[in-house]
Amino acid sequence: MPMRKTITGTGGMLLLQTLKDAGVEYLFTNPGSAETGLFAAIAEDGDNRLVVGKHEGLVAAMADGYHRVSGKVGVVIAHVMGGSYQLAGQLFNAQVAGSSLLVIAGDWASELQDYRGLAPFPGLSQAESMRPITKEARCAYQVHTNPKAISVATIRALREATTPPTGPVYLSISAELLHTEGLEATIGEDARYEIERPGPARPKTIEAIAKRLGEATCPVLMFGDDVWRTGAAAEAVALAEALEAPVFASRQIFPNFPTRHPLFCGNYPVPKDFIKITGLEPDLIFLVGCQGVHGSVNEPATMQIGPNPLLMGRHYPLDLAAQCELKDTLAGITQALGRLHGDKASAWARQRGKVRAFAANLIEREEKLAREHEHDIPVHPAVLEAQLAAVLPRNTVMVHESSTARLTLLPFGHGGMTWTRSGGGSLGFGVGAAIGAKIAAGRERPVILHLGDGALGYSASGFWSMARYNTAILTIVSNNESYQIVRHNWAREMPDAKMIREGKYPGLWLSAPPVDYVALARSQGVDGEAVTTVKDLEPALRRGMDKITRENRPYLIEVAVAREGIGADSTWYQDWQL
Ligand SMILES: Cc1ncc(C[n+]2csc(CCOP(=O)(O)OP(=O)(O)O)c2C)c(N)n1
Ligand SMILES: [Mg+2]
Repeated sequence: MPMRKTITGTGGMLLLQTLKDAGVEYLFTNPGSAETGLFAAIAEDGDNRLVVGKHEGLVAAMADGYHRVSGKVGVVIAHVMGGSYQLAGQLFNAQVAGSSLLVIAGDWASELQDYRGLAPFPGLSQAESMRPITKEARCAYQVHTNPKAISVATIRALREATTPPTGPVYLSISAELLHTEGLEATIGEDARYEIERPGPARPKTIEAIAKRLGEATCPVLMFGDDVWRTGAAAEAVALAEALEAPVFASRQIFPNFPTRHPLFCGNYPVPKDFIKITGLEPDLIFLVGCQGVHGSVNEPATMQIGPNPLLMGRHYPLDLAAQCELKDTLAGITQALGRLHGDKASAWARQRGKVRAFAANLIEREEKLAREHEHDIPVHPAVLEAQLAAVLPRNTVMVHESSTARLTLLPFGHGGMTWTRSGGGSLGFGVGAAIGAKIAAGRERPVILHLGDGALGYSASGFWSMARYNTAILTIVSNNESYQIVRHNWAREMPDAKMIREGKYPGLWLSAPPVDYVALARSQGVDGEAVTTVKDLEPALRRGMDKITRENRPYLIEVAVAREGIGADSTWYQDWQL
């Protein structure tokens, strides 16, 4: 445990020492001249590892990927206002995901000079300007005059980022303070101290939850990201199995319930054919550790538990809700079920026997699709999915940013692979997140970046960081030459529009001229190959796995994939040129 000590140095030194005492090992950065004092301190000290990204979005995604796999705070060193604004899309993702990030930037705010390049406009402050994309629009701080505040504000920011509801925090520090010498501050005030979290729910709450779950005809379970974060996935499985209840997923960034478990029924809301196939009408939903629900909640009764009460019952009524930890609470509910309804437990398996049939049907449909298209050229997304399921080992970490890729066959979650995706949907997450994830996962665990050609365009300068730090990631680009998912969304919104009838989708065709993604990666130091036929796919995937595991080098496979569904045949684009 660090002792309190008074140290003297530049503001940059005080900041660096505070971060080190807090256990920060990596600094993800795109540097600039307002942070002179901090980089000067790094050059003197050299303990912290810098990870440079060539765009701030990439840098924020790196820190987020690192946070998600390591559980530690991802620390970003950004550049004044003009640089900080470039973080926006990926900080937005981090906020939706509830990722613990700390962004620190030098600040050139001046009372004498207006419209200084890269500084905030007169009347605005840098911290204020970042507020909407920090945790609860609240956690943006500034240190302008008092050097002692450097360590106080840094520790406060680290604590804010890691205390539920977790999220990104922004800290602007006067550029001048960062390079002024002879400053003094007390540091080491146990920056690692974590506020003890709420305990399990009260026994009577646990009993009440178990009672209602046991009395429901068909309780529906939904496990959110706090289940993964707090290591309660095994308890989630035990509860679902005790109840023989269907599990659905909402928008989530982690595989909180194993996706190949025989009770996993796909995405919420409960589809109509669930009722048709199982003969069961869901009459209760139990939300566990969910960051809210995407869309409406349809069941007549709702119960919710989790460490974060802020996002409970925002747009749906609550019949029973508790702020609590999850692991022991879930175990307690499973035990109470046996105690209260022991006689019924075997009947549930019989009554709800068709839930497993529904779940199995989802898998069979997917396998059938892959079989039907097994010889297609270009490769069908279901074939890529089936081959990935065959080739990837269970300890894989997959970063996923491909809108129309198929994933149903891949075993994510407890006992299987780790998986994550942006959360906020702001494209440009994948490349950076995979780099951060690999740094956290280390040499032994394979990291796969599975992304669309469109998604890749938002963070295409990231291969340089992959090569520079030798983060041995296998990047798989699903190249369908389009922003395909957007065609689906447009057709849903305006099914009768001319663009849908005639297959003319302005702005969605990406291939005139085509982009050579292998060359793109190679130009930045990452080797790769392109696959255009099914017969070449499996050998390429095995070669790719070999590259990243045995050779420990990053590698890219560009796969020409088919477009599925609406507008699949369209190659139209609005053709004009100067
Ligand atoms: C920053 C940002 N800009 C625009 C969008 C809108 N958008 C959603 S999906 C998508 C296309 C993704 O294309 P690709 O990654 O190739 O996946 P595909 O749908 O082709 O499988 C776009 C442009 C977005 N989500 N984020
Ligand atoms: Mg695409």
